[in-house]
Amino acid sequence: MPERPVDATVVIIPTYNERTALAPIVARVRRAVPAADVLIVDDASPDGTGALADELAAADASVHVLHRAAKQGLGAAYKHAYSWALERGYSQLVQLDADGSHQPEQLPALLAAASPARGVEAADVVVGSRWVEGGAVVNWPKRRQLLSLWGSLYSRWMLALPFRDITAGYRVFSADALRALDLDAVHSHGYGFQVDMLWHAHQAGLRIVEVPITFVERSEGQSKMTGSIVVEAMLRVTAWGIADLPARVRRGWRARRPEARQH
Ligand SMILES: Nc1nc2c(ncn2[C@@H]2O[C@H](COP(=O)(O)OP(=O)(O)OP(=O)(O)O)[C@@H](O)[C@H]2O)c(=O)[nH]1
Ligand SMILES: [Mg+2]
Repeated sequence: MPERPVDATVVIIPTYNERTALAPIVARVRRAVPAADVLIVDDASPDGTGALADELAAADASVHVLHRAAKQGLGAAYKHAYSWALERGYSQLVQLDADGSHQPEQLPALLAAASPARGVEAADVVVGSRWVEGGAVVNWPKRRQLLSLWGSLYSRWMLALPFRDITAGYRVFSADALRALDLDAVHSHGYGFQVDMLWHAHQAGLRIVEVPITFVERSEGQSKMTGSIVVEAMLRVTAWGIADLPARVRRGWRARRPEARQH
């Protein structure tokens, strides 16, 4: 395993047809957290995002690219990226969308919650949250806001997850947290992947903290959100919730609150 500083961080950016957004977002990440590396995970984007990613990597030794053969969904891309990063000894793995929705300038706050400070234990998983106090959404039509809120509320209720933003994709995982999870048991692709990961992390007893973010809807490029991604997530959450019912009754019905933590 290569020698890396104990807090070596890699920011994973999955891409599918993000040619316009890619260079600006990578530049913003490099400015906001200069010590962090970047890993672009491209699923053979027809618009040439992969070739652009190679150019960015050739110009900056801190930028890396993982080329995948075909579009297989966000979940598969992230799992591939996690293995890549764990094999290379990174200790913090960040998930960040290419489309500018997750502002790299807010990453230091997420990373601070992932580090021990003032006698407070570090979180194993930090979720950049739109729906905690201080969180916000910019440029989202009411319909999308309601869909996101409803998705989180439904998952929270079905799975007894004591978190506000359960579909959020802006996250930091410690390498140890990822090693503690059985990633082969995480099968979902779209939004369901984010819910699946959080549920597994919660069930594994990991320390999960939400930090407020301002989520900015993409202004360019094309959304990959489809009705089938929403339906996949909803059906899976419903099935997990039903399968978990007996255990939930044994545990007590109410969502278990995480320890109160301040950062
Ligand atoms: N590698 C890879 N990246 C993907 C895939 N699907 C989406 N992405 C990337 O994942 C990130 C989130 O996708 P978006 O299209 O923004 O989806 P979203 O944020 O749920 O939807 P919008 O709110 O409409 O933007 C972006 O950086 C996409 O380029 C995929 O199949 N493979
Ligand atoms: Mg987006």
